[in-house]
Amino acid sequence: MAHEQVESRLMAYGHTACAGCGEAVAARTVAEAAGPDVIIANATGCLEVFTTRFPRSSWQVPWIHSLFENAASVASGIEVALKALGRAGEVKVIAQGGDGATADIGMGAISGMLERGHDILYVCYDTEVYSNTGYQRSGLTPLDALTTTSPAGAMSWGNATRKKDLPAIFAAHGAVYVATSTAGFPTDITRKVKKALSLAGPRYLQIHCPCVAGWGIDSSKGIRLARIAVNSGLYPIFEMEEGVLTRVRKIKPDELLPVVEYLKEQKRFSHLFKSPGGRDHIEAIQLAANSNIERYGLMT
Ligand SMILES: Cc1ncc(C[n+]2csc(CCOP(=O)(O)OP(=O)(O)O)c2C)c(N)n1
Repeated sequence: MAHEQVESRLMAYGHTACAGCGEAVAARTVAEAAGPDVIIANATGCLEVFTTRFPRSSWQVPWIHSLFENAASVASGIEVALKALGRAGEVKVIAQGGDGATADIGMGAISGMLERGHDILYVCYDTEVYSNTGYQRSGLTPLDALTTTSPAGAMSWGNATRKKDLPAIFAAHGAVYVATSTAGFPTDITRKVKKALSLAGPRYLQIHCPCVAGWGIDSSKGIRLARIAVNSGLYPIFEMEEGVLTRVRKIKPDELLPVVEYLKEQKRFSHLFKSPGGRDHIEAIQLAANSNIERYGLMT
């Protein structure tokens, strides 16, 4: 019985993710939503490492790992090969990686994939840090977050830059579908993967994934914090089709929370609460959340 249950998971139990890993929740949800008729190309990163500890693999679907930077290129080759074999409609192709793979080192390869118009869904598991190699900052690390390459101290408030707006950048490439989602609401992931895979052409899904060690949180708190990120406006959840915003996850007035509820639980932001100057930084983060609420119409 237990064996049958494991077999029914397309990303099986028994992997080596940390307890409370949001990326594991999200990736399992993506795999289940995609179903068995899929080929996955995976960038180097935590997800690749924790699901494929030699000689085992969690993957119950065809899955390939090549390099940190080229999941989108590998997926492009697979998609073209399926077309050449006359099997294009039979099998879906997914490329996936972390925020470092997506926003930084693999961005050129993704740009090419989008530009050429491949029939691929690219999924970014956004832990907001290079989780696998010891929590270095990425282009999706939020403002003021402490990472090992953006330390906080007398001369620094942590990461000095805002998150790169990848959904807008990829929509501008002409991606037919661009969406954000969160490990905090797995049913939202399921709906978006199914919708994305029902469309043809290049598609992009970015999923906010709590990283227990990278964010400095208790392993029981990740999912709750991911929901607060949404309900404070810090991580807007939306869909764009053909470059046009078509749907957002609304924040109900009684669910709206100040960003401080999100920040105060995480060691990566703890320096903001230790000196009086931190108040201005928290205020700036609140203003960024307010501007997301306005930009995406999260409360109207
Ligand atoms: C060309 C190259 N540079 C650096 C590395 C080392 N490396 C492996 S995984 C990784 C970080 C991955 O971070 P991210 O893409 O955010 O995924 P996560 O681990 O957070 O899921 C790095 C820097 C590598 N494998 N290849």
